Amino acid sequence: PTVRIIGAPTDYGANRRGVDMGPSAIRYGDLAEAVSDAGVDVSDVGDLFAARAGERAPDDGVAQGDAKYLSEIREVSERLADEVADCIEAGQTPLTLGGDHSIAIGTLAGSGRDAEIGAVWFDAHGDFNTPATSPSGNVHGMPLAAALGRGSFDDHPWARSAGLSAENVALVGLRSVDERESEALRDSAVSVYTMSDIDARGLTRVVEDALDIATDGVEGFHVSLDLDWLDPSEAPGVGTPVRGGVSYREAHAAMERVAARDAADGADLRSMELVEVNPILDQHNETAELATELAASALGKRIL
Ligand code: DIR
Ligand code: MN
Ligand code: MN
Ligand code: MN
Repeated sequence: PTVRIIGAPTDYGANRRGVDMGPSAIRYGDLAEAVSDAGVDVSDVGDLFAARAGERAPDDGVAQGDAKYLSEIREVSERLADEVADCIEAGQTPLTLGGDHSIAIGTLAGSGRDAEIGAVWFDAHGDFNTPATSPSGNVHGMPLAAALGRGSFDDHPWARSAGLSAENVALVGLRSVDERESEALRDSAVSVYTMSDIDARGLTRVVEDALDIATDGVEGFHVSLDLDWLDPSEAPGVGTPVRGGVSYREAHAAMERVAARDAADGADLRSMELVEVNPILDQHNETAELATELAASALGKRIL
């Protein structure tokens, strides 16, 4: 298999600047080498163009009340969706580097353009807000709702992932969910595994269940890895850290389950993204290096 790295250097969706440097930080953390060590061929198409947030007003052309930078996010999402769809069409696996989590709108739109897909969402947060439920207006708290066309995102077909249905979405590791977001999650057909589920049942069982959901009756599955999924002691370089996340070892174990599922009969790993790495908030590029290692595990790297 060949992995194609696509940088999406945005910070439109986050409440703190600097996450647009994520693609550089992750490449500097030797991503290409780590992925090659996993026995996978790798190419890198560089970064997509994204205007600097500082040059735009947050509500420039925004149709929705409370989704900041939505028109900029649309521009990048459409470019990214095309890039991801082209990559898959060419028989390669796109690995998108964020950027804040709003880039998942583009990855999912591209990945689900010509096939039914599932998704496993590793995150401290639900990312299931809509402009109407969001307390922040930050789109990085909304990409999953956008991809599923929930709420006013129904008026934004560009954000929709055609092949993704809620029944094939599993969120893993949640520990910070807004009140109305929590209601929305409970009302929807997505499956949610909180940190409490991981405490009670263990990481491996929870991730296997999540993968069962994401691979059921679909052609491929998407993996979205928000680095704030990990405990901030392991991944300090993120904009919205939340205590009580998974450990270094649990994160690798989860990515190894992803690789095993890809290798098994059934749905394949179709696309992946690494998001929310913010080197400005980091120490010695630790979080980007961790992202690099986790990508290698997901793509098949083994200890022996
Ligand atoms: C919060 C934070 N739920 C929001 N979301 C984050 O603004 O919607 N997602 N940080 O990754
Ligand atoms: Mn997220
Ligand atoms: Mn998060
Ligand atoms: Mn397979």
